[in-house]
Amino acid sequence: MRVDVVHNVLKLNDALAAQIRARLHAAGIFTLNVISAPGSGKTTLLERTLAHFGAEIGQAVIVGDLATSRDAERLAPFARAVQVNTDGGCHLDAAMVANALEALDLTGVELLWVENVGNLVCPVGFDLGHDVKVGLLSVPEGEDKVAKYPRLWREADAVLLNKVDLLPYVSFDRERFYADLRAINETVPVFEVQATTAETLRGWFEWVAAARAG
Ligand SMILES: Nc1nc2c(ncn2[C@@H]2O[C@H](COP(=O)(O)OP(=O)(O)OP(=O)(O)O)[C@@H](O)[C@H]2O)c(=O)[nH]1
Ligand SMILES: [Mg+2]
Repeated sequence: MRVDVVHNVLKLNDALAAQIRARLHAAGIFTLNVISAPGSGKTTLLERTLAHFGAEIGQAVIVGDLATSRDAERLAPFARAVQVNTDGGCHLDAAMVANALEALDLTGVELLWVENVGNLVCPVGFDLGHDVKVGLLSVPEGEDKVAKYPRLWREADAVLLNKVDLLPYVSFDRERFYADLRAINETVPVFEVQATTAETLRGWFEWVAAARAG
């Protein structure tokens, strides 16, 4: 019985996500869903990334958190930003994104970013109408998070390994990270970055531009 209920919730979510995707594609908007554990650097990455593309490309961002509008406030200087508070929910769903889109002026927007709620598990199963899923792991979390939480890394279209500046200070096994990741996903591009520093993000920026161009 419970399985049926969960299945129906996901079916409803997927139907709405398909509508969102169709609407965004009709408007020429490319959408990226950024997923990681709390504190691994999603907002920091988006600050630099929105700033990088801002001069040439219209952008908007939807930010999910349980509470506060702090991340939307951090991103508002760079793009139109809407904060979604999930009130305890551990992920965004398509209905929340549909509501957030009502609050966003999409005129001129070509890139839509979604910063999901900090969580390595729940956000992965929910289609939001995005085009690509980006998984972020920061080195202090430990390389074992790839093998222990495999679904995100299996489904990710790009993986960022963040906070590489901390590699000398934490016991992160880089070889094992790559071995575990390649066992799950042979082809996903990986970018080793320090999200606080735009110079390390060049490969990531190129990937975003290429993904958007299709
Ligand atoms: N040393 C170092 N710190 C970083 C890096 N990227 C982000 N941080 C720091 O990590 C902390 C958390 O970064 P956020 O960008 O807020 O992380 P988040 O994933 O958005 O967090 P939630 O939205 O709460 O899930 C902040 O203090 C950042 O300055 C990095 O590359 N190196
Ligand atoms: Mg954040």
